[in-house]
Amino acid sequence: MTELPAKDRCLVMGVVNVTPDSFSDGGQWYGADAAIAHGLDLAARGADIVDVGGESTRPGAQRIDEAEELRRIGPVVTELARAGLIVSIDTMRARVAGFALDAGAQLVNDVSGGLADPDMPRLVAAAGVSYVVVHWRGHSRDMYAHAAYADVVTEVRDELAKRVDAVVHAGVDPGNVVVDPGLGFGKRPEHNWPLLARLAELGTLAGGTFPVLVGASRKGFLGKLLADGAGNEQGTPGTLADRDQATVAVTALAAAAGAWCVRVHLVPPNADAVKVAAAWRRASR
Ligand code: PMM
Repeated sequence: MTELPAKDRCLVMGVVNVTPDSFSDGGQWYGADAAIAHGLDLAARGADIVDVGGESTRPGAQRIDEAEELRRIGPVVTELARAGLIVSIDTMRARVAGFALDAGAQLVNDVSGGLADPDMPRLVAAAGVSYVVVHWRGHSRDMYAHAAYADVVTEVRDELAKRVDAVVHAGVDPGNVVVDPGLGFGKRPEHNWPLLARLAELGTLAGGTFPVLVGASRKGFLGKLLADGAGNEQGTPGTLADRDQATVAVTALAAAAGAWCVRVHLVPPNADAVKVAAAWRRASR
């Protein structure tokens, strides 16, 4: 079993999207060399983990085929792991995860929580690595078709609990499971806020307590919040990087509420925010 870094604070996962069209930093780090340099830079600036993904999950995105996903992530995972970084592979495909684990990745981040590829939980179980189980109701091309909730926190908890049961049944060590509310995945802005505000409840489910990962960075619900009142009906104030300050605010609040890790695009201010939250938590004990 691989040990993830244990710190007295919330961890920071830096995002390396090797995609031409990612939701929040589309195309910026698309080539392998640029992505590798970016991953090394994120680690040098304080990322505890780097999360490498080759498939965009932005709303409306179409899937790419497995060969293309492997072509994108292959050299990036290999080089970052070789450089000694803790690498997470962001994929819904067991074969892509398998390649990345063989290349030295230490964590599987599956935004479908094992639903997209039935082989994934068994593969993760056999590898004995940590597994981020994200709440998900369907692929990105029509994710908002599933964005209907009577009580979003209860439903997300219940559905996550079922997924945790399923992956544990497939052999994953419960001690290796991390849960994630999947902000923005089949969720509208009004669904994301209660999940954040009641974060502490999300990790206690399926008869256990699990670390919680939060992926709010640069997401549309932050853009909408900032645009409201700015007279911008598109919900997109300026560039996606203009959402970084709001992301840092979420990081501080989530870390103070006990989040295990935050997945972010801009590392330095978020690395500061988790230190602030850790000092806050220590002082309040
Ligand atoms: N969001 C995205 C991609 N991967 N992984 C986890 N665990 N949680 C998330 O919320 C999450 C993720 C989509 O965001 P991006 O396109 O900005 O990377």
